[in-house]
Amino acid sequence: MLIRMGPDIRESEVTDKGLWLDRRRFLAMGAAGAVAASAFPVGASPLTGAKSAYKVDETPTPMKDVTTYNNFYEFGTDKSDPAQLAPSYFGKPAKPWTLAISGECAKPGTIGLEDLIKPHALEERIYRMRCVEAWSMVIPWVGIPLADVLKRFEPNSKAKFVEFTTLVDPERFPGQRSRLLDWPYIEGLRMDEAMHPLTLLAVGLYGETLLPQNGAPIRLVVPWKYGFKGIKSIVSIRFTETPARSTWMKSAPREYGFYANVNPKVDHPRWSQAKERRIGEFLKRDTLPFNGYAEQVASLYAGMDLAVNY
Ligand SMILES: Nc1nc2c(c(=O)[nH]1)N[C@H]1C(S)=C(S)[C@@H](COP(=O)(O)O)O[C@H]1N2
Ligand SMILES: [Mo]
Repeated sequence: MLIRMGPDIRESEVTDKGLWLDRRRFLAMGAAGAVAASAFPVGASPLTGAKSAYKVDETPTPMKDVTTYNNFYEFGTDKSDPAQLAPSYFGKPAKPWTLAISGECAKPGTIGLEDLIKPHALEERIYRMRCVEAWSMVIPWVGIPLADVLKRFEPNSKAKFVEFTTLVDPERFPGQRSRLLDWPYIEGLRMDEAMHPLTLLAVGLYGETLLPQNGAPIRLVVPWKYGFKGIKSIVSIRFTETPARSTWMKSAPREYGFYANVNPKVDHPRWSQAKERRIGEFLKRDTLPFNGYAEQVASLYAGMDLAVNY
């Protein structure tokens, strides 16, 4: 068993005073907005989550690597582009951040980041992160379960999938000045994947708010799927009857599928998926089915041919 699934988070943990103070500080960030929305964070500020039982027993990748070796094509294609360009582009000037909730639900509308987060207790979860390029990290996220957020908008019986969209703003995302990808970046999940307890909306890592390079102010984390499913800087969540055509499916339909579950047996045309390089380690390690989360999620795909539904 690779992750410890302990008892539910206790009330005493979520009402811990330090956590409460930090949450208030986080919520105070948005005071400038006309709607209750947090500003684009220029630098990270403290953000604590209650320690969750959802944690792998592996050494977290140093924060330096997590925040400087990134894939975020809105800034450029080099791993160093996001960290190098974000400080001069993304943070200026500060602007409120809102999310549009739409589609098959009873309560669509626009909601400020603060209001989206406020009702939920922040958790710290230490997850593996596996990029389809065959490198991996272990990241201590701070976030809230996506399921709890989605339920508030009361998805109806036609809501079979959820689609997420990244902000389009070439002033802040210099990579969007060229057509590296078909902007906006779009990703999607099947409803049961979105509602799975492991699926997280992250607003921080290593006890601080997300830096732009990691998808500030809010991004998706689905630890059993390849990293590209973890869409950054989300401005829209839409409930749909049919699966989203994701950015990578549009860009290379033969290389990327909708599910993108980590699978050592199904190779990408350019990268074998049998092994991976954990950033900071010398020897390659074996890639685990569902990135080591098979016990928790394999049942979602019972009866599906995973070589076809990749
Ligand atoms: N909007 C957007 N989200 C994105 C990407 C991107 O280019 N644009 N890259 C994805 C890929 S390929 C990976 S591996 C992860 C990397 O997340 P990290 O840089 O925080 O480790 O972000 C994903 N989310
Ligand atoms: Mo990736």
